[in-house]
Amino acid sequence: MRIVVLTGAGISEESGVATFRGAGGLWEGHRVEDVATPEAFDLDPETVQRFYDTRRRAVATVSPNAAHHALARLERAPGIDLLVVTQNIDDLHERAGTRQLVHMHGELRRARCLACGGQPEWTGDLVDRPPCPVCGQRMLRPDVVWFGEMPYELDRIEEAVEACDMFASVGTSGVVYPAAGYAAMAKAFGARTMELNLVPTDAPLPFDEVREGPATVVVPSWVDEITGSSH
Ligand code: BV8
Repeated sequence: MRIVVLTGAGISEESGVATFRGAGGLWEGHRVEDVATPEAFDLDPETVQRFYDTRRRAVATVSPNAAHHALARLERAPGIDLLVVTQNIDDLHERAGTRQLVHMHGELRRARCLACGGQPEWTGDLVDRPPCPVCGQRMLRPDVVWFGEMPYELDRIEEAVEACDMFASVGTSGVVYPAAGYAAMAKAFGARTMELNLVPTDAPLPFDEVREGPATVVVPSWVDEITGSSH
């Protein structure tokens, strides 16, 4: 069975990573246009770098949860061809063991050099303008996709979405595009579509099935069902 799972901030919430919308969300403390756009970076690079430095440090202090681990188990299950497409910039999927993974909005643990285009692994801060390990220039930015910028690996994602037998959306509010359009695309190509979310979204297109509840509960039970195993 070919499965595509799209994840959002909700899958990392129980690990202690803030979501965007909703109480205590990232957008509560910051206006999107002040921290997650190329214009904001040109205008005030320090504020933007601090925003991502803070998130990079925070993610280093948390661990993957049962939902991340369940998806890593699903990837290893016989007869399953899984691609996880995440909007998240944390590295919890990788740390849980997921390998077939696309970070369509980039990664906190990578920097991008505006001088040489290099994308070095990065674990420290960027606010103090460290030199690029590739070209030595001090032009590093977080390797994340900001609003108005092209997400990563769109062709690979669309190919998998068009070919999948099952599409599941986990912990995402379905507000940001092109990610929010993939459920409709999967359905249009004949896939069964599912939503797993704490609070079902009023998505424009009804999912074939909705599993309501915390990701650490609904994702493992869904995976057990598919793999016929109980872990
Ligand atoms: C682009 C990285 C050109 C940085 C992010 C079509 C229509 C309208 C607008 C557009 C459109 N096409 C493009 C746009 C513009 C824009 C857009 O979509 N704007 C929106 C606001 C209307 N899109 C873009 O700019 C994109 N680029 O379009 O380029 C192009 C042209 C052609 C083809 C392709 C491209 C780039 C967007 C990427 C921006 N970068 N992140 C950073 O992280 O700081 S977006 C960021 O916000 C996240 O990555 C994610 O995508 C989004 C947040 O959404 P969620 O992850 O879902 O989080 P949220 O808090 O909203 O919801 C949490 C959910 O979890 C809730 O449903 C909640 O119920 C649930 N939950 C909570 N706790 C739990 C839980 N579920 C289970 N268990 C729990 N415990």
